[in-house]
Amino acid sequence: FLSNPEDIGVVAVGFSGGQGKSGVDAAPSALIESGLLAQLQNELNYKLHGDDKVNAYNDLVPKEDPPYRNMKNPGTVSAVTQRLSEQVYSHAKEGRMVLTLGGDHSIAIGTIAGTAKAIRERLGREIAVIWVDAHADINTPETSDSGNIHGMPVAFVSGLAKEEKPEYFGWLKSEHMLNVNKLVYIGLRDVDAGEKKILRANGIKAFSMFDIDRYGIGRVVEMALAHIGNDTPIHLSFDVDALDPMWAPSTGTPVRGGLTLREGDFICESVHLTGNLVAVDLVEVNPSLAADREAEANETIRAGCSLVRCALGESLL
Ligand code: HAR
Ligand code: MN
Ligand code: MN
Ligand code: MN
Repeated sequence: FLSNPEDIGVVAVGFSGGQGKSGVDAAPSALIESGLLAQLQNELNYKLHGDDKVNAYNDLVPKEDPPYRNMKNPGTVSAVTQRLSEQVYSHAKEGRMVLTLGGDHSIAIGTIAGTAKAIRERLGREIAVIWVDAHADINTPETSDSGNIHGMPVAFVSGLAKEEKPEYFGWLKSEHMLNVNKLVYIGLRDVDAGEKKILRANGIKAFSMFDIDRYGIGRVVEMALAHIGNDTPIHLSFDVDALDPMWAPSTGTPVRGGLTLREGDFICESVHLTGNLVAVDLVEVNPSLAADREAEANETIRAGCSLVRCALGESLL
């Protein structure tokens, strides 16, 4: 194991500033209230570190935060992800697997930066990232149509989007960075034209829903893990919108034609089985976005909990 098998650092990130819809900040408390952390502790026998109180980071929100290079809330997202990167770093540095409950996907700037730095220092290794999502989230500020930073985290954390100003992600240094040839996507089906160009130009490995239909989830995960290579520390960043809206309707940007819950769980189980998992993010659960509020929100929360428990080995015999 590349982290202590029994220790988990938990970071609950109640943050929605990477996109425009409120409610995604309520996900960590909803996941925790539904019993997720209690199960990890009592049924899976993990030792949890860090508090289960949700970070709101209100102290970091600047008085004014005008757009910069077309980004919305750039100062807020930069400050929050910088703080988050330090929280994740301090867990990972101790050899704990880090579980981050988001929040929108912009928070992956912080989680990946923190894991990458800690694993470099602790193991002298580069991390790999498995990004499970309907979206590639690799827009640069200039290619983004929306200006929402949750569509840009991969660009920042891989250095494809560059910025010097420390208050606008210039705090990201080489030790925080992810090498794009250690990145692999699963579940893509809504990728912007500019993002496709970036994926092609950089030879980034990506398995879309087409590949999953073509090869089946088993072979896709096998190929994804082969690309990363044996024995590489893995950061799993799971956007719940990778799942079909049938399983995860309560999310900001649902896209039909997605993974079944079972396929999502299988990805998580397979990553657990490698023994190389060092961090997991679960993001974009938004309990307030539901046509039939109670039922759909609960389904989405249940799905999110299932993914996390599978990544932590629950369903394996
Ligand atoms: N690609 C679009 C954009 O840049 C939509 C991104 C949606 N992102 C998420 N995270 N929900 O995956 O705005
Ligand atoms: Mn995403
Ligand atoms: Mn997404
Ligand atoms: Mn699972």
